[in-house]
Amino acid sequence: MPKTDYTRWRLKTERGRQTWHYLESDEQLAAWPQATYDKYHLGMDTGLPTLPEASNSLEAARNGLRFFSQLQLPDGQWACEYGGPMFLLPGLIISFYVTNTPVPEPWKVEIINYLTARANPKDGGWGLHIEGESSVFGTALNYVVLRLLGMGPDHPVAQKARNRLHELGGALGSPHWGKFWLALLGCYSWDGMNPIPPELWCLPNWVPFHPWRWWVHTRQVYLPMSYMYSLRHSHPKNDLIRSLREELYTQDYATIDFSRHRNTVAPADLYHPHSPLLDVANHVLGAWGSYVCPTFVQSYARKHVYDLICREDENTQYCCLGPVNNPLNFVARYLTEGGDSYAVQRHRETLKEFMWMKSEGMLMNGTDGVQTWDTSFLVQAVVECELTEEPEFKEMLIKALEFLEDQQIRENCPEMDKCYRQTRKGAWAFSKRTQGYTVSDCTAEGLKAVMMLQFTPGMPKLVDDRRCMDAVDVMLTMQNADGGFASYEPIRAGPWAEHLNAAEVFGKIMVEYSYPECTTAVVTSLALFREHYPKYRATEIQTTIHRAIGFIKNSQRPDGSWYGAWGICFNYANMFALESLALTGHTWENSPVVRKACEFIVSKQMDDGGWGEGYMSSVKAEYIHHEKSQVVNTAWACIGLMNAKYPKKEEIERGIKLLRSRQQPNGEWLQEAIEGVFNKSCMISYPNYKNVFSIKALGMFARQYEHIE
Ligand code: LAN
Repeated sequence: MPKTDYTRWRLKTERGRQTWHYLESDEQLAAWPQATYDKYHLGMDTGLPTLPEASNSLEAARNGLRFFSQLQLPDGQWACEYGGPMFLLPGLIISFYVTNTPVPEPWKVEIINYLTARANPKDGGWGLHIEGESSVFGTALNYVVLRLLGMGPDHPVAQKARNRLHELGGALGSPHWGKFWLALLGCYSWDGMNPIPPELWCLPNWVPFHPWRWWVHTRQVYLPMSYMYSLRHSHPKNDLIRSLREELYTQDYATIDFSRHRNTVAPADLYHPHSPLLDVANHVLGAWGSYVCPTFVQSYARKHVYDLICREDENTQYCCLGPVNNPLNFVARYLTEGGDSYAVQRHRETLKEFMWMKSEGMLMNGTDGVQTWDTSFLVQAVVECELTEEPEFKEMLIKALEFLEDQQIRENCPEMDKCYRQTRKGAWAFSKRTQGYTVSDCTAEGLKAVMMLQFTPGMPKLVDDRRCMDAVDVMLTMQNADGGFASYEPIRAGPWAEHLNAAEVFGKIMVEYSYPECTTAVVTSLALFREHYPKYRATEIQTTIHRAIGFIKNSQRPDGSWYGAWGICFNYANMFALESLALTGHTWENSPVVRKACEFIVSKQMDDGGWGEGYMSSVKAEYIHHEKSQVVNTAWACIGLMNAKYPKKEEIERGIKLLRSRQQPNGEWLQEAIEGVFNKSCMISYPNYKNVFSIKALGMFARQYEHIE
């Protein structure tokens, strides 16, 4: 029986793995353990009761926690939607298409629903992310998705989107990655692609621009791309492909001279224009590929790259680093090994874990989940409220601890040097252990949460001392020369490498940078560790912290703020930086750095007492107000000021009042604008933040100012 009743599909998350289940019978539906959770994310009335009205901040925090604890999944974590980027799903759908992988019927219905709901209401196109203006990348690729999923070209949604695409100049103006997917599908010519030669991977490791030095996401995307670029494989023509070829462009497909469009990028898409160095490199590499490179070198390079692709698959249990390289590796494995190979089957499974159902339909998440990250923050919020010992939350916290224990990575990658991997034994990943990528701040926040819980009376000790030390060992391998910490690895090449950024739509993707957010997470984690384990690597920890604080001070901007790379934007980074500084005794009273930061924060407070920062802050790297104050920004700003021991209580109190006024009678906060960002230009949702950070801010306020026993 076709599983077409899409209201019967349920997402189940166990041990951090998300899988889809089709519930045939009403009994199964009724017995589904996640009823409340699914309903919440499907935007239905959760049926959760109205809570007693809070008469102070602590009670408000407690109400928030009561609500949030209902969303905990049976395995102890708070998976949630992680949408935002609009360029990910097309990769998945095109990869399914070119590998003859059927898309389940309910997916087709729900994906079409989602894209319809998210099309720009005015012009019908899609942007780089859900709040962005329509672009060629977003519109051309999501148009292709609709068509591959069965929408006819005359459907009003398709028609409107196509008109918008043509107004933007058609698919010729796609950025590099868009051109790549279209070429693979057979809707763009490989002649119109700037080169992605696999031979780069055969350079000796000391070469300063060797791909092993690139930011891990960038190199893991270009790796399978280079493999397929060298194969120049395109999906065989059929009626749909022929039709798409005509629909996507403003002129006849046959008349297009693709080789002249390698550098054509629509103005709506261009964030990071090519540098002259990249243009020269593209010419040289193009000539190299066409005339110079001997075939034996080419086939050697292809083999080497394929080996790295296989290692990435195995090291991540086929989940891959992220949502772009998973479908790319999938296609690479399919083209090489055929549709029945083990690897191909595994990719078919793991790709499903990126899918998410919500009220608007089905979308693709930015990772295979937010499990570890959000769980760590929730634990810390409870600690901040000093509610860890309340019987009401004990079971929830034990489950969270069990989850975090289970998610710590226990082994390094086999032959990690050969695949250029960072130490990972002892680390936590962003999503889950099986994905297996160390992230500096995920390790730090994970360790903090574990220690905070384990040292609470009455809590079990699940992660032993050695494993806590392993986490510290990982962090100590990651400090950069400037004292800061980057995301996945220490910096491996200088910022000059950004001249080779070919993605056009993103900024700062070529190499790692030190981030105040990651640095703070590590510093606070090390400091907490030191309290409990004063003897372990004490001198190194001391110097690491000292140098890291130096980085925090040095990275403050002249106006007193810090630029946030992973949340929007200055409010996010300010909160972290002030936490680092507070740790070493820098507060408003004694530190000019902190004073300046507080002045900056307070100068951005809005009339209603809240803070609201628009996503253009991240794009433009200057503070841009949102038209409305935002719960998440307000929580971050208040936490920052409280960390700084800012003396004017009234200003913090106005922010706290705003948080309380937005809290719903059942304890939750409603979704507002998008919260997160990556690569400066692409926004990403963190729907748990509105609950978690509000709870944390209320708890801190209660402890600092309300003195309730
Ligand atoms: C993430 C999500 C989490 C984020 C934090 C932990 C918040 C940060 O402090 C460090 C960097 C990290 C781990 C991060 C890096 C980039 C990611 C993986 C993402 C923003 C989620 C999606 C994004 C990924 C790059 C999306 C695919 C796009 C490409 C350009 C390859």
